[in-house]
Amino acid sequence: MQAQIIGAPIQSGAGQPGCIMGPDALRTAGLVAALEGQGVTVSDRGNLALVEGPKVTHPNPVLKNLQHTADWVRTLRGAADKAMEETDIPIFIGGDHSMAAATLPAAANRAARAGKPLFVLWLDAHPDMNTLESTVSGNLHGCPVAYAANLAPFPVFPEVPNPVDPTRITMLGLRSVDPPEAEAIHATGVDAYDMRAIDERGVAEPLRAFLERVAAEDGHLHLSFDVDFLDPAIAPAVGTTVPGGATFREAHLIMEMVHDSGRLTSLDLVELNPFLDDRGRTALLVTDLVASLFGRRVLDRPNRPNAGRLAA
Ligand code: B3U
Ligand code: MN
Ligand code: MN
Repeated sequence: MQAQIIGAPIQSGAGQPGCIMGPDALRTAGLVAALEGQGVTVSDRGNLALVEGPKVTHPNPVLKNLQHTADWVRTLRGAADKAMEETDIPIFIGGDHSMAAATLPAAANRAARAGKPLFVLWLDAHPDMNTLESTVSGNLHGCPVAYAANLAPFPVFPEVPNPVDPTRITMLGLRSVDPPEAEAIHATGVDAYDMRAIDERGVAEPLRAFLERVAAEDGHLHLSFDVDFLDPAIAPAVGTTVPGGATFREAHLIMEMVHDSGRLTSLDLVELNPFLDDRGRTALLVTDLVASLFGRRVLDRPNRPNAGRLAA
């Protein structure tokens, strides 16, 4: 299996600086070796350089760094569409979550070209479903899902030829949801599990049901992993820590189950802010989770449903 790594050092969508160092921290933590250790052939394309695009404006005065973030989204969208053509699994390392405004539409484009439905697994404390009108913070990393699913006009970003179907998005780990986002979740049928649902049901049951749907519809699967999905006690390197997040064991189990499904087609690793890290521990944890996502296991499970599917 081949993977490309695309570094997107974008931080203008977040409330504080630091994500610009995310891609290099993940490399320093051994991301390439973790993938190669699982038999993946890796091509690290380095970090993208920003290309300035057409001037954009919007009447909402709270929007922050609009031009710069719009330029990044356009730059990354071009690179993401290309990577989707070139490799089995593009891995987009960030960078703040406004990146998903490029990677989700690119994943949807590839799925549409293949004639397959796109499913999205969104691991995040936040649904990132604000619109350019509803955002209170003005931080554009709170908006990519609303844009990619075409829930509202986003005239500052490129057209979305293939909007993501909200009913094919599963969100795990939510614990900070703005009122308009809660409304959007219910109105659109996003399959959302907050931390209460995870406390009551665990991660395995909802995730298994989701992965069975992906398999039943022969879908593509984009995983968008926001570091703030994890509990800040184990992953301090994020700008917007929210207590009560996923544990080490829940996160590894999710990675192992996604691997066993054999369905993963693209990946975002976002919101790592190395400036806030504690001796690299968050970058190392994310790298370790990637090893599980690409097949590392403690003991083999010969009866797992799609054993060997990717290797075949
Ligand atoms: N929903 C809030 C908070 C937030 C979203 N994403 C992050 N924080 N990381 C907002 O700013 O839109
Ligand atoms: Mn996010
Ligand atoms: Mn988040």
